[in-house]
Amino acid sequence: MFIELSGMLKRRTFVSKKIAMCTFLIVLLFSANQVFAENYFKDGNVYGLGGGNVDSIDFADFDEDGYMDMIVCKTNNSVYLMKGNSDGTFDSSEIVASFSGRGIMAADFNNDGHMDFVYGSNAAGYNESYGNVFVYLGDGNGGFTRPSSVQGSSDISFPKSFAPADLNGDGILDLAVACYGSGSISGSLAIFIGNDDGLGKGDGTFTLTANITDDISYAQSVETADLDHDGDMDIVLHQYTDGIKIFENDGAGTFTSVQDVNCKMGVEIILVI
Ligand SMILES: [Ca+2]
Ligand SMILES: [Ca+2]
Ligand SMILES: [Ca+2]
Ligand SMILES: [Ca+2]
Repeated sequence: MFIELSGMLKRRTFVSKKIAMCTFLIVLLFSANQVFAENYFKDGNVYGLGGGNVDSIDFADFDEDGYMDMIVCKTNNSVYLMKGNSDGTFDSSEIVASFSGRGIMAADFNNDGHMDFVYGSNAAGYNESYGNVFVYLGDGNGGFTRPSSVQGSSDISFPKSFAPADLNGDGILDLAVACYGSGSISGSLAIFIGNDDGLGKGDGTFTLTANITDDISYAQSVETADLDHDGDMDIVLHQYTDGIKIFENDGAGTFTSVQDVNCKMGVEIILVI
């Protein structure tokens, strides 16, 4: 099954650059307002989700029935779960989070074997001027626990893309977050370090340890990889209009901008090392 965001603006552009002995592939996706599932090149199924735009999707088997489910983040209201069927179709959607979002990513953040998800929002009900990072913990049956607290800051705005990785080498999943910015708040690269549950594993909460704003505007997408082969995860940040920035990790989760790459605007980075 091949699945992608689709609509009138569907387009892919591939750009290759050689950076620090690594070649990575940048895939730029233009989003639209529907989710379109194309099954083995047959006619696709269009799943309407009401008004507003789909900003981001991700996949995981949230109910652990062996079929991939889809989590859909919309900019104007909610996050939807669409459970996958054996034939590649999806059940009708159910709302699992009630705040508008700008980016979504599935991962097991608290190491209990059940897939969770994180999404970013400048959500009413918390603080609209804050960039809020919501982590919803999965129960393995397709249900989620709404976070009792939210990681956010008035220094970040519209957290839009997430890259889960162990950035400081302690074995616990952390988050690199591309923040788009709005108004007087600059776009940024935010670093959220995963908190220890006391047993050496992540507990599903995070602490904002850095918010890098220098020369960053409209951060749109982020990915991690060990680009210089020194054993730690580095960061590639894509900006909507100002190209790509490469950040080198010192091994302890502190990042320094080391290179800028010019490229055309797009939505998402996918690294192929
Ligand atoms: Ca499933
Ligand atoms: Ca989990
Ligand atoms: Ca870590
Ligand atoms: Ca590295």
